[in-house]
Amino acid sequence: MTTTTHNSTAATLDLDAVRAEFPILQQQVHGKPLIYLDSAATTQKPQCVIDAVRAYYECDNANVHRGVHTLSQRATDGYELARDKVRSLLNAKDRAEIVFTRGTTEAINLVAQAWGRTNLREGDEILITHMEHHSNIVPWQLICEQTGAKLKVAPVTDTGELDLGGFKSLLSDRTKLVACVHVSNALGTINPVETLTRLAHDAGAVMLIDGAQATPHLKIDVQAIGCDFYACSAHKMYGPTGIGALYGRRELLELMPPYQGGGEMIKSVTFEKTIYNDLPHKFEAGTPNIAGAIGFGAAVDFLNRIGLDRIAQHERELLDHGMSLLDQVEGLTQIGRAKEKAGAMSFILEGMHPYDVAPILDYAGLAVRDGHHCTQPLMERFGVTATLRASLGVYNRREDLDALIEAIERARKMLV
Ligand code: C6P
Repeated sequence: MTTTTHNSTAATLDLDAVRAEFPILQQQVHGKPLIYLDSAATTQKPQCVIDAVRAYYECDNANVHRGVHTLSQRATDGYELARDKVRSLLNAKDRAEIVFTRGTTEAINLVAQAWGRTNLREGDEILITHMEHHSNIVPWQLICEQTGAKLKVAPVTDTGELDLGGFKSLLSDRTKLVACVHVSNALGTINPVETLTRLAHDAGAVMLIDGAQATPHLKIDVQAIGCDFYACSAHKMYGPTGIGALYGRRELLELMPPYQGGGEMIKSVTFEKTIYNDLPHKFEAGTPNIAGAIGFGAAVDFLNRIGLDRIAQHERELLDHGMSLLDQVEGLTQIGRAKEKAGAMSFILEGMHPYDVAPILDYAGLAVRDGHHCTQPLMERFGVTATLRASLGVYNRREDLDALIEAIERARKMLV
């Protein structure tokens, strides 16, 4: 087992400088330095994001799109600038194609309801995969109940990859929408979203991608992927909680009715008739999360400054190191061994329940998630109720993973 602390990406990524940007990482937990390996649940926030949110509340706080006074204009400018930054990060063609939502969950529910209610009827099918997060299962079950459409599920192989043959065999002219995760939160699998989009389009279906776990790790280009919808959450991208984005192809968004009614999403209202606002405001009813959007913009600046290519390379090396260390632990089985992986390592330990191991790891200062990771059907597919999951962010070091292995070995001595 190698426990070297050498960081081979040091030439390209100044890890100490990156870590110094995250005040939360400087603390101790149970008297031990915090080692945060739960970035798939939520990433920590760099000072620039914290400062942007604070500066907004200290200097510019006002409602957006509602007043001509200086503060309102500043708030509106900050909010709309953040939209431009997200557009650029995802490489959407048009800023009108970026709708701010509460996060990935709300983005998917928006499509399920606004697109689904007008486009689905009895006999239609929605195709998802066996590795979806509950956020990309339940909204489709709800719309199926409302419209009589049917949910189909593409299988996953024993290594945690999508079974492409199975996926293709479930596509037909009845398939109206395909919804697929880009990077699995429980397995780390990177799905071939360009290929899946092409197959979906060839079958005449619309393609939605759940990008919650992809946007922190990979450079995303929605035009190159060719998808119709792409959802993400700022809090998994070093930004604040309670804000995210839906990319939607303009032609589709134009035809969709609003998701919610209220202020901001209208051009004019009478008791007889309401004229809806232009895109993207048609889908942003009510006062939005202005501070969150501004923090999201700062997080996009952070990702661009560090560079997604460098982040991906650093995390790939950490993943290889972590997986090879985990492989050497007696009685440990890794779940999810896809060739293309990012961000997460899931595993179980013989004779030890994840719920019992996680507190022991916490006592060693290690934040690791245990549970079903909101992917209960996937857990069932692998015959488990829960796993332990170590997930990576740009601030992680090889020694974080070395410490994880040491703590697992200690847990084994205590529990077995
Ligand atoms: N996964 C995890 O620990 P929200 O809550 O809307 O920001 O994201 C939901 C979501 C959707 N899709 C995927 C692939 C996700 O991983 C998540 C959130 C967290 O894995 C919390 S369960």
